[in-house]
Amino acid sequence: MMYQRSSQLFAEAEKVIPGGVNSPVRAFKAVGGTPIFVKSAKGAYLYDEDGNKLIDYINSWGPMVLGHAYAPVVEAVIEKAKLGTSFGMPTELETQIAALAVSMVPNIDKIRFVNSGTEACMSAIRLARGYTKRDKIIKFAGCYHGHSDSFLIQAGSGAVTFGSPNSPGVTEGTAKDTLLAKYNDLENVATLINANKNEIAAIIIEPVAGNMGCIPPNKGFLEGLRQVCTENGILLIFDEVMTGFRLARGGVQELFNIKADIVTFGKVIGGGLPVGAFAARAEIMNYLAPIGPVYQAGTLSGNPLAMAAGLAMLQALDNDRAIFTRLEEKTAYLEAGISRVLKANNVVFTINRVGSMISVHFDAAPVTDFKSAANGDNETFKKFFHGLLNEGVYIAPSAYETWFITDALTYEDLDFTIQAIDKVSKTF
Ligand code: KE4
Repeated sequence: MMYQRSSQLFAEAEKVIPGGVNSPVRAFKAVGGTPIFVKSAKGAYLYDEDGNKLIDYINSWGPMVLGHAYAPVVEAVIEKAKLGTSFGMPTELETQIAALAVSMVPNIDKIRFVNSGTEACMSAIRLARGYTKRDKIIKFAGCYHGHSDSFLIQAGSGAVTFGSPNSPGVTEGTAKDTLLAKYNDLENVATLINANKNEIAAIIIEPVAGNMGCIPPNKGFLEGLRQVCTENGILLIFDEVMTGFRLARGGVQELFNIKADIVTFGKVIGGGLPVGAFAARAEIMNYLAPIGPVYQAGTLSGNPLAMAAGLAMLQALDNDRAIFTRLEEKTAYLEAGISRVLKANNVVFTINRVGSMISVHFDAAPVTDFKSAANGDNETFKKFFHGLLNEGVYIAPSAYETWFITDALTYEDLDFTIQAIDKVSKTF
């Protein structure tokens, strides 16, 4: 594959955009090489600026669950744009998508729309703190909830002390209210709760993790979190920015039959336009301004174009429940194919999958948390990434990301991908 045009465009971008990108993961720092500049996309395929066609397994980090340029979404946005793009005033459309989301997702009565997953998660913990009148939160190492200060935290000095910033610009004052737990480790969570009695407002978690590769919750883990939260007056926040409307019509709450207190959304809910959201039962959501004391706002929140895209996407998912079955079947087929060819080529690997979220780790040991995810052989991953790119298959440019399968993929695409992995893994 040639990337001459992408290289030229990257050099120009670097002059006026920090790192040449508007989000760091796009810069290929984890895998090396020049980021690919995309010209257009349709269905399961990306078309880059050098004329290469790529099968897309990232799909804008999740939103394109029905494929790029999905016609009902495109048509809805075009029609809506002709009527004005933003008013800063309520519209019926917002009520329509809110009512549909509430009908699809268990245990929520009301939903507030924002413009990104970061905003949704940031607002959710502020709401939890306001509702419980407590300051601290627990998050899990390796889980990502966007880039607001309270989440950019690494392990603190001791097992049960507060966290410390993992980015300049995040203050110790902020970090002291974030406790860091180990994913899939209920005992560790209990230790943190006991060491901070009646001080913890919320536990926020990716109920199926996607930012350490894909990491499923161990059997009983989410149920255990639900129990300790109920027992200690702590709100359980499911960050479903990745999993919402992807792993099931009602997300992980439906998939695993677990009740969260607050749920956050992004990605799919916007159909590819900037939408985030957070939702809960009415007694919690009514704490939000203008009817409650917890302030949260946004000029473009509920924006007509974004709402039109999101409504068209949710309607499609609500009307054709077979989509979720197809996503499961296609991803299971891909998993079996990858496993078959990597085993045949004597590659050391493990595959994690929940529904249409899947990741390949070059390590024999099970990947169940951030520490084990970090044990993967990154040099092999780099060969894997670039080898597949050269074959026309685009996977995440980082071993710490999950792949997002789209229903637009055909079984021919999946077979092509499996054959490409067979060819590339023979060179390891
Ligand atoms: P955004 O602010 O990027 O819309 O959402 C933040 C977020 C919140 N919660 C979860 C579980 C997420 O995965 C994300 C964002 N995901 C990353 C992919 N790992 C977005 C890609 C990027 O940062 O460019």
